[in-house]
Amino acid sequence: MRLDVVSIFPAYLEPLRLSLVGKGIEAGIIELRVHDLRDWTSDRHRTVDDTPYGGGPGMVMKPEPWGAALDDIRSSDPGKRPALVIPTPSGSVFTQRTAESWSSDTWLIFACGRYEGIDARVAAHYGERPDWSGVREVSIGDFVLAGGEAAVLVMVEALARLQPGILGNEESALDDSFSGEQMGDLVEGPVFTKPPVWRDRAVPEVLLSGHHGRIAQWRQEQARARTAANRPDLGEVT
Ligand code: 6GU
Repeated sequence: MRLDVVSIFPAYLEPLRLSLVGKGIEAGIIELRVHDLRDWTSDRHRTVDDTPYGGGPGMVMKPEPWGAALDDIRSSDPGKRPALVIPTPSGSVFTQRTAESWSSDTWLIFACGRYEGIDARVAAHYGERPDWSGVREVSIGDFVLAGGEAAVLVMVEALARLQPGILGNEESALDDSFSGEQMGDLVEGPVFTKPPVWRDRAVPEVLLSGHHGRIAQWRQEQARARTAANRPDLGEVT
């Protein structure tokens, strides 16, 4: 899977070289390219923003640097059609379902906006380009960030751990919160490891019992209880 990220703060994406995503890059499962949008400006001040038409607060990212950057990056592989991902609090919500559906895409290009966002003609243009495979405007939740970079860190990590060969234990992704399949729309219950007693707190006895059926049932109950307490919005709480 090839991932390109365009940002005016390319250093913000450096953490992707660490940990699980970093391992995926080293293993050749993920190809990550980070670009500085200002490399596609042509004025002395490397300007990427301007005042909004119609007035109002803040600044809007100019379309020309984005068009130049995206065309250039796209031309590096004429054989594949990339999708353009635009992180924005106005987008549809990125969920585990979204991560699953994108995980088999071969090429995603993330356009990180700052300020009040990117001139809307950029999304409109790439949405109509036959050599691109669409534009996806996505939010990572109901709060406002200063730019798309932190959202890209989140989305790339969620995608990376779904790539075959990255997690190591292929099963551990299956029983995660929200992973569907075994748990349904439930968050995960509590987990325990050694020692069996810590500061007078014992590990629940059922987990030491060796009864796989009883353990599975107990975990299901714990997941339901936690979902009801912490995520009443998830429903399926019976
Ligand atoms: Cl994707 N971008 C920004 N700037 N703010 C957000 C977001 C994205 N998702 C939630 N808040």
